Amino acid sequence: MAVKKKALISGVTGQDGSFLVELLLKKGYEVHGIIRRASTFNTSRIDHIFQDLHADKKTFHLHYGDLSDANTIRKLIQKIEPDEIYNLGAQSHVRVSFDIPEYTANVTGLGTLRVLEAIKDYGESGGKKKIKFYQASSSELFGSTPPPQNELSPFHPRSPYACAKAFAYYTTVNYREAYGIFACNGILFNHESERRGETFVTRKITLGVARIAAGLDKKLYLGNLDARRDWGYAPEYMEAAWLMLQQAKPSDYVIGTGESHSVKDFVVTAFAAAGIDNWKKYVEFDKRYLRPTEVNDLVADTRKAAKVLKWKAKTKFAELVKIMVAHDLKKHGVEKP
Ligand code: NAP
Ligand code: F7E
Repeated sequence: MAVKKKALISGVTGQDGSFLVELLLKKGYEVHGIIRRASTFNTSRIDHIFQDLHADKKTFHLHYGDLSDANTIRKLIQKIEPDEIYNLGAQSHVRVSFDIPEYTANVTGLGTLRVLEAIKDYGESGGKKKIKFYQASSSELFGSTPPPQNELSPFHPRSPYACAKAFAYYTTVNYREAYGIFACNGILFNHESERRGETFVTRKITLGVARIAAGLDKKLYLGNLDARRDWGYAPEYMEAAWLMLQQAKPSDYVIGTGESHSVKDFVVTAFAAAGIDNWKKYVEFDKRYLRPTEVNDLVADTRKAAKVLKWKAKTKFAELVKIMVAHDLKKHGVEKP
């Protein structure tokens, strides 16, 4: 019988981590995830995959750790000896990164360096596996560079989050070139789902619409409605991440749908999907959601991913909004219109 491949995921409790675990288990991997100790349960996105601690042939394992703790990361890599590491862990909220820039740089930037150093040391101390590494890079790297953006477009980060991701991106490239590590950057444009964190704009809108439909709220407070994003469906993006590590050579890839829509488009489409007319009656501006520097327009040019990975986004904007609204209406006990 073939030996199972082992994967180690940081950020396993996040939106993407939860979809990646499902994907890798389906592909027959043994999956290990790093979770942070919290005073309340933080595993709601992966509870449905949880396997009893005492079960025979367990294929999904959780380990305590933190990207700010190099010692534990190193020990986990040496103990597990994974074939593939997916570094999805991050302080991932752009607006919040302006409030906690140093913490964001530590986890989102230096966290990547800590994982790569541990992989390097594992190899140099005689480790048997040639560990492959995936870095969750972001379209936020492009910042104010006009769309469409591809692998050759210049970076112009516009937030502490994006600056931290730029450090992580270049560290990944440097460890590939300097030490021959199979390391890839997936430069993923915004991807959303019914599991999206509730303070990111898409989920905030679909939850707000559902609460209004259920009679729980009267208003939805938002910031800049003019920003444009290339929004895709998260599970498909994890397939792209996996594909990057299955190629003969490591490289960096832009992943997105190739279409952009404004926050206002999202609002209009979400209210319509819930059967509510006149969205203007419910949406109020609140300046606290503005950012000191904004990213205005992101559109992915995914020709490289299409050619090399044979990957293409399947779920487009209108379908994505429908999936998220339907989920949140159901969550609030509202019948679909
Ligand atoms: P998410 O839902 O915010 O999940 C982030 C994950 O990182 C969570 O599991 C979180 O743990 C974990 N984490 C936070 N701080 C940590 C620390 N100090 N040590 C270890 N783990 C830590 O983010 P996502 O949307 O799934 O995104 C996954 C990755 O892709 C992130 O790196 C993000 O920056 C990047 N990215 C996302 C998008 C997107 O549109 N979703 C696009 C491009 C790139 P808790 O659950 O305990 O908080
Ligand atoms: O904002 C505007 C806001 O927070 C999108 C992260 O996953 O994708 C995400 O970063 C846009 C911005 O995502 C509100 O100003 C208006 O222009 O949903 P967001 P993001 O900043 O694009 C990238 C690719 C990542 O890598 C990140 O990790 O929406 N906006 N009103 C608002 N945004 C929020 N959050 N809340 C509002 O009320």
